[in-house]
Amino acid sequence: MESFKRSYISLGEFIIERQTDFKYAKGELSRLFSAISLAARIINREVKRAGLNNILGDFGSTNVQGEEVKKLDIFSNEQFIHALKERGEVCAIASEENEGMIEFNGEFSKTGKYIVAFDPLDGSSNIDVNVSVGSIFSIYRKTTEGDCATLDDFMQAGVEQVAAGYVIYGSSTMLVYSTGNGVNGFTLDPSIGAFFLSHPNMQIPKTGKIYSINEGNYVHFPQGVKDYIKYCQAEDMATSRPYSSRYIGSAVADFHRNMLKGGIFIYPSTANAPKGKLRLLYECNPLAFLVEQAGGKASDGFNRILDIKPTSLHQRTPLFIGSPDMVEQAEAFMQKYAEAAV
Ligand code: P6P
Repeated sequence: MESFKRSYISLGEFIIERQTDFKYAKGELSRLFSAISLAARIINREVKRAGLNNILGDFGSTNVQGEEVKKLDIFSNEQFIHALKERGEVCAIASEENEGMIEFNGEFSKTGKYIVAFDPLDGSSNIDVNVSVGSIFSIYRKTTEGDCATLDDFMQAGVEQVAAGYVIYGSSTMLVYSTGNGVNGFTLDPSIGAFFLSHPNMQIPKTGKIYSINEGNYVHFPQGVKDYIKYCQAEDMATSRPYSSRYIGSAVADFHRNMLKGGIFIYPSTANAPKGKLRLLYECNPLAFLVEQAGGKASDGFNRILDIKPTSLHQRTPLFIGSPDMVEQAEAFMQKYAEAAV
C-alpha cells in the first residue's frame, strides 16, 4: 500500500521551518501568528454561518470612521484583541474599530515587544450580501523606551513593519503574509481547522489587464485618474487594451485577485474624501508591504506608501497598488497634472 505522503505543510510547521527569516528571537513569530490564525479561524466560522447565527446586520452604532458598525465587526474586533492579548508578545494594538490605541498591561504582555495595527473585518458591509471580506494586520517592533508602547510606536513609517498580512474569507479562506522574505499564502482546511501552504512565494505579475476602481466617483476624481481610466478603456491591441474593470468593494478581495492575476487597484482622493478613503496604518501599509515583497508597487499617486510618516492612527491616504507597470502608468498620468499644477 502506498505510504501516505503529506502533500502540504501547515502554517505552524512553515513558521518553525522559516523562523530564521524572522530576525528576532525564536518563538515570538510563532506565538504572534498562532494568535492571528486563531482569531481568523473563529471569525471564519461566524462569517461562513452569518445568515444563521443572528450576526448579520448593523450593531446599531457608528465607529470612529463614522461608518455603520456591523455585528460582525464587533465580534471580529473582539477576537483579534483577545487572541493578541493572551499571547504575551504584543503590548499594544490599534484597531479600525477603536478610536485610541489599546495597551495590554497584563503581567506578560507588559513586556511584549510588538505592536499590531489591524482592520478586523474590512468590507464588512458586504457580509449581508455574501461577498468576500477580509482582515488586515500590520506588525511593528515597539521602539520607545519603557514597559509598554506609546502612540509614537504607531507612528512608524510602513517600511518599518516586521510582518504584515491579510485573511480573505472568500470561496475559500486564506491567510497571506510576509515577514520581509517573500509572500506566502495558506488555505484553511475547514475539516481540520488548520491553514496549509497553498501559494508559496507569491509574485504579482509585472503587468495585467484588470483595473479596479469605483467609477461611480468618476466626476470627483483628479484629472490624472480620469485620464488613466480612459487609457484603460481605449482600444490598443499592442497593450491588450481595453482592460477589464473589476470592483468587488472589499479591498482585500480586489487586492488578492490582482496579486494572483495582475492588475491595479486605485482608491484616489475625491471631492468628498480629499485624502482618499483607505486608512494608512491598517489597510494601505500592510497591503503595500505585501505587494512590494511580491514585486509590485504601492503609492499615493506620487509617493511610495511605505515611506509615508504617519501622524495619526486613522489617517487616510489615496492608494494606487498592484502590478508595477500599471502603477507606474497611472502615476505618469498623475504626474502630468502635478507638473501642470506647479
Ligand atoms: P467604496 C470597505 O468599506 C472599504 O474600506 C474597502 O474594503 C473597499 O475597497 C472600499 O471601502 C470601498 O469603498 O467607496 O467604493 O464603497
